Amino acid sequence: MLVIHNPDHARHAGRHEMFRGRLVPCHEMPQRLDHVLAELQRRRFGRLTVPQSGAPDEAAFDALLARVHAPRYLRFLAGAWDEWVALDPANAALDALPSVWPVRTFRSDVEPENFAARMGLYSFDAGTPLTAGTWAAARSGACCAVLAAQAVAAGEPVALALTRPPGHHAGADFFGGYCFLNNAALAAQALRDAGHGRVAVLDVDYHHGNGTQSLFYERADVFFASLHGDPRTEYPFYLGHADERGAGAGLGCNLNLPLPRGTNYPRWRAALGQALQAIADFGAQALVVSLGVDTFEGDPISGFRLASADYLDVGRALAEAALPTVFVFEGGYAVAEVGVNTVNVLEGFAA
Ligand code: OKP
Ligand code: ZN
Repeated sequence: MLVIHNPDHARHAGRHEMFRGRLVPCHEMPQRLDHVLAELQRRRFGRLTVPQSGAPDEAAFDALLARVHAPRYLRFLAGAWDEWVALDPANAALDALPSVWPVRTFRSDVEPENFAARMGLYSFDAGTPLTAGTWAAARSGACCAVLAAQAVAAGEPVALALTRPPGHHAGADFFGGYCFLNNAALAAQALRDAGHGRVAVLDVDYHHGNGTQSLFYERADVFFASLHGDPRTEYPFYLGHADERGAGAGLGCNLNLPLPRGTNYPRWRAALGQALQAIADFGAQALVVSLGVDTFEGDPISGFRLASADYLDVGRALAEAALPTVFVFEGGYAVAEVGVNTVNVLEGFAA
Protein backbone atom coordinates (compact mmCIF):
# COMPACT_ATOMS: atom_id res chain seq x y z
CA MET A 1 0.00 0.00 0.00
CA LEU A 2 1.22 3.44 -0.90
CA VAL A 3 1.79 5.54 2.24
CA ILE A 4 2.48 9.25 1.85
CA HIS A 5 3.62 10.64 5.15
CA ASN A 6 3.94 14.24 6.23
CA PRO A 7 7.61 14.99 6.93
CA ASP A 8 6.63 18.30 8.55
CA HIS A 9 4.02 16.94 10.97
CA ALA A 10 6.12 17.47 14.11
CA ARG A 11 6.35 21.19 13.39
CA HIS A 12 2.84 21.29 14.82
CA ALA A 13 3.33 20.44 18.47
CA GLY A 14 0.84 22.19 20.69
CA ARG A 15 1.67 22.55 24.34
CA HIS A 16 -1.74 22.93 25.96
CA GLU A 17 -5.47 22.71 25.32
CA MET A 18 -8.15 24.24 27.51
CA PHE A 19 -9.97 21.52 29.45
CA ARG A 20 -12.34 22.03 32.39
CA GLY A 21 -10.95 25.38 33.36
CA ARG A 22 -7.28 24.58 33.04
CA LEU A 23 -4.64 24.11 30.42
CA VAL A 24 -3.75 20.44 30.03
CA PRO A 25 -1.12 18.84 27.74
CA CYS A 26 -2.34 18.31 24.18
CA HIS A 27 -3.69 14.87 23.34
CA GLU A 28 -2.91 15.43 19.68
CA MET A 29 0.89 15.04 19.74
CA PRO A 30 3.66 14.19 17.25
CA GLN A 31 4.32 10.81 18.90
CA ARG A 32 0.97 9.58 17.56
CA LEU A 33 2.21 9.57 14.00
CA ASP A 34 5.65 8.32 14.99
CA HIS A 35 3.99 5.22 16.47
CA VAL A 36 2.17 4.51 13.21
CA LEU A 37 5.40 4.90 11.25
CA ALA A 38 7.22 2.59 13.66
CA GLU A 39 4.49 -0.05 13.38
CA LEU A 40 4.54 0.13 9.58
CA GLN A 41 8.27 -0.45 9.68
CA ARG A 42 8.07 -3.23 12.27
CA ARG A 43 5.55 -5.13 10.15
CA ARG A 44 7.25 -4.15 6.89
CA PHE A 45 3.90 -2.93 5.65
CA GLY A 46 3.42 -0.18 3.09
CA ARG A 47 5.59 1.69 0.60
CA LEU A 48 6.56 4.81 2.51
CA THR A 49 7.02 8.00 0.56
CA VAL A 50 7.11 11.73 1.28
CA PRO A 51 5.94 14.48 -1.10
CA GLN A 52 8.65 15.29 -3.65
CA SER A 53 9.49 18.97 -4.00
CA GLY A 54 7.34 20.57 -6.65
CA ALA A 55 4.62 17.91 -6.40
CA PRO A 56 1.79 18.58 -6.53
CA ASP A 57 2.20 21.70 -8.64
CA GLU A 58 2.20 24.62 -6.15
CA ALA A 59 -0.17 26.86 -8.07
CA ALA A 60 -2.66 24.06 -8.70
CA PHE A 61 -2.45 23.00 -5.04
CA ASP A 62 -3.07 26.53 -3.79
CA ALA A 63 -6.03 26.82 -6.15
CA LEU A 64 -7.48 23.59 -4.75
CA LEU A 65 -6.94 24.80 -1.16
CA ALA A 66 -8.80 28.00 -2.02
CA ARG A 67 -11.76 26.08 -3.47
CA VAL A 68 -12.22 24.04 -0.29
CA HIS A 69 -11.28 26.76 2.22
CA ALA A 70 -12.10 30.47 2.24
CA PRO A 71 -9.20 32.59 0.95
CA ARG A 72 -9.43 35.00 3.93
CA TYR A 73 -9.18 32.01 6.31
CA LEU A 74 -6.11 30.67 4.49
CA ARG A 75 -4.48 34.11 4.60
CA PHE A 76 -5.18 34.30 8.33
CA LEU A 77 -3.70 30.85 9.03
CA ALA A 78 -0.60 31.53 6.96
CA GLY A 79 0.20 34.73 8.85
CA ALA A 80 -1.26 34.05 12.29
CA TRP A 81 1.93 32.99 14.07
CA ASP A 82 3.87 36.06 12.94
CA GLU A 83 1.01 38.28 14.05
CA TRP A 84 0.90 36.55 17.43
CA VAL A 85 4.63 37.07 18.02
CA ALA A 86 4.44 40.66 16.76
CA LEU A 87 1.93 41.40 19.56
CA ASP A 88 4.63 40.55 22.11
CA PRO A 89 7.96 38.79 21.50
CA ALA A 90 7.32 36.74 24.65
CA ASN A 91 4.42 35.09 22.81
CA ALA A 92 6.98 33.03 20.88
CA ALA A 93 7.18 30.74 23.92
CA LEU A 94 3.38 30.30 24.12
CA ASP A 95 0.68 28.72 21.99
CA ALA A 96 -2.02 30.96 20.57
CA LEU A 97 -5.52 29.94 21.71
CA PRO A 98 -8.83 31.70 21.01
CA SER A 99 -10.90 33.04 23.87
CA VAL A 100 -13.74 34.98 22.24
CA TRP A 101 -16.20 33.82 19.56
CA PRO A 102 -18.99 35.31 17.45
CA VAL A 103 -21.99 33.14 18.36
CA ARG A 104 -25.52 33.60 16.97
CA THR A 105 -26.54 37.21 16.22
CA PHE A 106 -22.92 38.41 15.93
CA ARG A 107 -21.51 39.29 12.50
CA SER A 108 -18.93 37.25 10.67
CA ASP A 109 -18.83 39.25 7.45
CA VAL A 110 -16.63 42.01 8.88
CA GLU A 111 -13.13 40.73 9.60
CA PRO A 112 -11.90 42.45 12.78
CA GLU A 113 -8.42 43.94 12.93
CA ASN A 114 -7.82 42.65 16.44
CA PHE A 115 -5.88 39.36 16.43
CA ALA A 116 -7.82 37.69 19.25
CA ALA A 117 -11.05 38.62 17.53
CA ARG A 118 -9.90 36.98 14.32
CA MET A 119 -8.72 33.87 16.22
CA GLY A 120 -12.29 33.55 17.45
CA LEU A 121 -13.87 34.34 14.10
CA TYR A 122 -11.93 31.47 12.53
CA SER A 123 -12.32 28.79 15.24
CA PHE A 124 -14.84 26.97 17.38
CA ASP A 125 -12.99 25.71 20.46
CA ALA A 126 -10.13 26.45 22.86
CA GLY A 127 -8.60 23.01 22.45
CA THR A 128 -6.76 23.68 19.22
CA PRO A 129 -3.55 25.64 19.77
CA LEU A 130 -1.92 27.44 16.90
CA THR A 131 1.89 27.16 17.06
CA ALA A 132 4.96 28.32 15.17
CA GLY A 133 4.85 25.36 12.79
CA THR A 134 1.11 24.82 12.52
CA TRP A 135 0.70 26.29 9.05
CA ALA A 136 3.74 24.46 7.65
CA ALA A 137 2.59 21.13 9.11
CA ALA A 138 -1.03 21.53 8.05
CA ARG A 139 -0.12 22.65 4.55
CA SER A 140 2.26 19.74 4.00
CA GLY A 141 -0.36 17.39 5.38
CA ALA A 142 -2.98 18.68 2.97
CA CYS A 143 -0.44 18.15 0.23
CA CYS A 144 -0.06 14.48 1.31
CA ALA A 145 -3.83 14.01 1.13
CA VAL A 146 -4.02 15.49 -2.36
CA LEU A 147 -1.08 13.39 -3.55
CA ALA A 148 -2.66 10.23 -2.14
CA ALA A 149 -5.88 11.05 -4.01
CA GLN A 150 -4.03 11.80 -7.24
CA ALA A 151 -2.12 8.51 -6.97
CA VAL A 152 -5.39 6.62 -6.55
CA ALA A 153 -6.93 8.53 -9.45
CA ALA A 154 -3.92 7.50 -11.53
CA GLY A 155 -4.45 3.81 -10.80
CA GLU A 156 -3.12 2.97 -7.32
CA PRO A 157 -5.85 0.83 -5.76
CA VAL A 158 -5.33 2.34 -2.30
CA ALA A 159 -3.18 4.98 -0.60
CA LEU A 160 -2.81 6.34 2.92
CA ALA A 161 -2.19 9.99 3.73
CA LEU A 162 -0.36 9.59 7.02
CA THR A 163 -0.48 13.05 8.47
CA ARG A 164 -1.27 15.22 11.44
CA PRO A 165 -2.71 17.56 12.54
CA PRO A 166 -5.98 15.85 11.60
CA GLY A 167 -8.57 17.56 9.39
CA HIS A 168 -12.19 16.42 9.63
CA HIS A 169 -13.37 19.12 12.08
CA ALA A 170 -12.00 21.97 9.93
CA GLY A 171 -14.58 23.74 7.78
CA ALA A 172 -14.37 26.22 4.95
CA ASP A 173 -13.30 29.00 7.30
CA PHE A 174 -12.68 27.59 10.75
CA PHE A 175 -10.29 25.46 12.77
CA GLY A 176 -11.10 23.40 15.87
CA GLY A 177 -10.97 19.87 17.22
CA TYR A 178 -7.19 19.80 16.58
CA CYS A 179 -7.87 20.40 12.84
CA PHE A 180 -6.89 23.27 10.51
CA LEU A 181 -7.17 22.08 6.90
CA ASN A 182 -9.67 19.41 5.92
CA ASN A 183 -7.43 16.72 4.45
CA ALA A 184 -10.25 14.27 3.66
CA ALA A 185 -12.30 16.95 1.89
CA LEU A 186 -9.26 17.97 -0.14
CA ALA A 187 -8.69 14.34 -1.11
CA ALA A 188 -12.34 13.97 -2.13
CA GLN A 189 -12.20 17.14 -4.21
CA ALA A 190 -8.96 15.99 -5.85
CA LEU A 191 -10.66 12.70 -6.81
CA ARG A 192 -13.57 14.65 -8.28
CA ASP A 193 -11.17 16.86 -10.23
CA ALA A 194 -9.40 13.78 -11.57
CA GLY A 195 -12.63 12.51 -13.07
CA HIS A 196 -14.31 10.35 -10.44
CA GLY A 197 -17.89 11.55 -10.89
CA ARG A 198 -19.20 10.35 -7.53
CA VAL A 199 -17.04 10.21 -4.43
CA ALA A 200 -17.93 9.04 -0.92
CA VAL A 201 -16.27 10.13 2.30
CA LEU A 202 -16.70 7.65 5.14
CA ASP A 203 -15.71 9.00 8.54
CA VAL A 204 -15.02 6.31 11.14
CA ASP A 205 -13.35 8.57 13.70
CA TYR A 206 -15.08 8.59 17.12
CA HIS A 207 -16.00 12.25 16.65
CA HIS A 208 -18.41 13.52 14.02
CA GLY A 209 -16.63 15.04 11.02
CA ASN A 210 -18.53 18.30 11.18
CA GLY A 211 -16.11 20.10 8.87
CA THR A 212 -16.35 17.52 6.10
CA GLN A 213 -20.12 17.31 6.42
CA SER A 214 -20.53 21.08 6.16
CA LEU A 215 -18.21 21.33 3.15
CA PHE A 216 -20.29 18.88 1.10
CA TYR A 217 -23.73 19.35 2.65
CA GLU A 218 -25.34 20.89 -0.42
CA ARG A 219 -23.50 18.83 -3.01
CA ALA A 220 -24.84 15.81 -4.88
CA ASP A 221 -21.42 14.64 -6.13
CA VAL A 222 -19.88 13.82 -2.73
CA PHE A 223 -21.65 11.55 -0.25
CA PHE A 224 -20.69 11.90 3.40
CA ALA A 225 -21.31 9.10 5.90
CA SER A 226 -20.17 9.13 9.52
CA LEU A 227 -20.26 6.76 12.51
CA HIS A 228 -19.61 8.65 15.72
CA GLY A 229 -20.41 9.29 19.34
CA ASP A 230 -23.86 10.84 19.72
CA PRO A 231 -23.41 14.64 19.67
CA ARG A 232 -25.96 14.96 22.48
CA THR A 233 -23.14 13.90 24.78
CA GLU A 234 -19.99 13.81 22.63
CA TYR A 235 -17.75 16.39 20.97
CA PRO A 236 -18.28 18.31 18.65
CA PHE A 237 -21.81 18.53 20.16
CA TYR A 238 -23.45 20.91 17.68
CA LEU A 239 -23.58 18.75 14.57
CA GLY A 240 -23.80 15.07 13.68
CA HIS A 241 -27.43 14.17 14.38
CA ALA A 242 -29.28 11.52 12.38
CA ASP A 243 -31.74 14.00 10.89
CA GLU A 244 -28.96 15.83 8.98
CA ARG A 245 -29.50 14.37 5.53
CA GLY A 246 -28.06 17.06 3.26
CA ALA A 247 -29.72 20.10 1.70
CA GLY A 248 -30.58 21.46 -1.73
CA ALA A 249 -28.97 19.37 -4.45
CA GLY A 250 -27.22 17.42 -1.68
CA LEU A 251 -30.40 16.26 0.03
CA GLY A 252 -30.00 12.53 0.71
CA CYS A 253 -26.21 12.66 0.30
CA ASN A 254 -25.41 12.87 4.02
CA LEU A 255 -25.76 9.99 6.47
CA ASN A 256 -25.07 10.32 10.19
CA LEU A 257 -25.11 7.24 12.40
CA PRO A 258 -24.68 8.51 15.96
CA LEU A 259 -24.02 5.79 18.53
CA PRO A 260 -24.13 5.95 22.32
CA ARG A 261 -21.04 6.03 24.53
CA GLY A 262 -20.06 2.48 25.37
CA THR A 263 -20.93 1.07 21.93
CA ASN A 264 -19.16 -2.27 21.37
CA TYR A 265 -17.80 -3.74 18.16
CA PRO A 266 -20.82 -5.80 17.00
CA ARG A 267 -23.07 -2.76 17.21
CA TRP A 268 -20.48 -0.47 15.60
CA ARG A 269 -19.88 -3.01 12.83
CA ALA A 270 -23.60 -3.14 12.04
CA ALA A 271 -23.60 0.65 11.60
CA LEU A 272 -20.53 0.36 9.35
CA GLY A 273 -22.46 -2.12 7.19
CA GLN A 274 -25.30 0.39 6.93
CA ALA A 275 -22.93 3.17 5.88
CA LEU A 276 -21.25 0.96 3.27
CA GLN A 277 -24.64 -0.04 1.86
CA ALA A 278 -25.60 3.64 1.53
CA ILE A 279 -22.30 4.37 -0.24
CA ALA A 280 -22.95 1.51 -2.67
CA ASP A 281 -26.52 2.74 -3.27
CA PHE A 282 -25.14 6.22 -3.99
CA GLY A 283 -23.00 4.70 -6.72
CA ALA A 284 -19.66 5.95 -5.42
CA GLN A 285 -16.71 5.47 -7.77
CA ALA A 286 -14.05 6.23 -5.16
CA LEU A 287 -13.88 6.25 -1.38
CA VAL A 288 -12.10 8.50 1.10
CA VAL A 289 -11.90 7.09 4.63
CA SER A 290 -11.37 9.50 7.51
CA LEU A 291 -9.49 6.96 9.58
CA GLY A 292 -9.60 7.80 13.25
CA VAL A 293 -8.83 4.97 15.66
CA ASP A 294 -10.14 6.81 18.72
CA THR A 295 -12.97 4.24 18.71
CA PHE A 296 -10.46 2.05 20.62
CA GLU A 297 -11.51 0.86 24.08
CA GLY A 298 -8.39 2.41 25.61
CA ASP A 299 -8.75 5.84 24.08
CA PRO A 300 -8.42 8.51 26.78
CA ILE A 301 -10.94 10.99 25.33
CA SER A 302 -13.52 8.73 23.66
CA GLY A 303 -16.20 6.21 24.62
CA PHE A 304 -16.48 3.25 22.21
CA ARG A 305 -15.15 -0.23 22.93
CA LEU A 306 -13.33 -1.51 19.86
CA ALA A 307 -10.42 -3.87 20.58
CA SER A 308 -7.17 -3.90 18.61
CA ALA A 309 -8.10 -7.12 16.78
CA ASP A 310 -11.40 -5.58 15.64
CA TYR A 311 -9.50 -3.17 13.39
CA LEU A 312 -8.43 -6.05 11.15
CA ASP A 313 -12.10 -6.76 10.55
CA VAL A 314 -12.80 -3.07 9.94
CA GLY A 315 -10.20 -3.14 7.18
CA ARG A 316 -11.73 -6.27 5.64
CA ALA A 317 -15.18 -4.69 5.68
CA LEU A 318 -13.90 -1.53 3.98
CA ALA A 319 -12.19 -3.59 1.28
CA GLU A 320 -15.50 -5.28 0.48
CA ALA A 321 -16.70 -1.94 -0.92
CA ALA A 322 -14.26 -2.75 -3.75
CA LEU A 323 -13.57 0.93 -4.46
CA PRO A 324 -10.37 2.86 -5.14
CA THR A 325 -9.67 4.09 -1.61
CA VAL A 326 -7.79 6.95 0.01
CA PHE A 327 -7.24 6.59 3.75
CA VAL A 328 -6.64 9.83 5.62
CA PHE A 329 -5.33 9.57 9.18
CA GLU A 330 -7.45 11.42 11.76
CA GLY A 331 -7.80 10.79 15.53
CA GLY A 332 -6.57 8.14 17.97
CA TYR A 333 -5.09 9.21 21.30
CA ALA A 334 -4.12 5.96 23.02
CA VAL A 335 -0.63 6.78 21.83
CA ALA A 336 1.00 3.41 22.51
CA GLU A 337 -1.71 1.52 20.58
CA VAL A 338 -2.42 3.95 17.76
CA GLY A 339 0.16 2.29 15.52
CA VAL A 340 -1.13 -1.26 15.95
CA ASN A 341 -4.76 -0.21 15.53
CA THR A 342 -4.11 1.85 12.41
CA VAL A 343 -1.93 -0.75 10.71
CA ASN A 344 -4.47 -3.44 11.59
CA VAL A 345 -7.06 -1.58 9.49
CA LEU A 346 -4.64 -1.29 6.59
CA GLU A 347 -3.56 -4.93 6.82
CA GLY A 348 -7.17 -6.11 7.01
CA PHE A 349 -7.93 -4.01 3.95
CA ALA A 350 -4.98 -5.34 1.97
CA ALA A 351 -5.56 -9.00 2.88
C1 OKP B 1 -10.35 15.37 17.28
B1 OKP B 1 -10.55 14.15 16.37
C2 OKP B 1 -12.15 20.93 24.31
C3 OKP B 1 -11.64 19.52 24.35
C4 OKP B 1 -12.47 18.67 23.43
C5 OKP B 1 -11.62 17.80 21.41
C6 OKP B 1 -11.61 16.47 20.72
C7 OKP B 1 -11.13 16.59 19.31
C8 OKP B 1 -11.06 15.28 18.61
N1 OKP B 1 -11.41 21.78 25.18
N2 OKP B 1 -11.72 17.66 22.80
O1 OKP B 1 -11.86 13.96 15.93
O2 OKP B 1 -10.02 12.93 16.85
ZN1 ZN C 1 -11.76 11.91 16.89
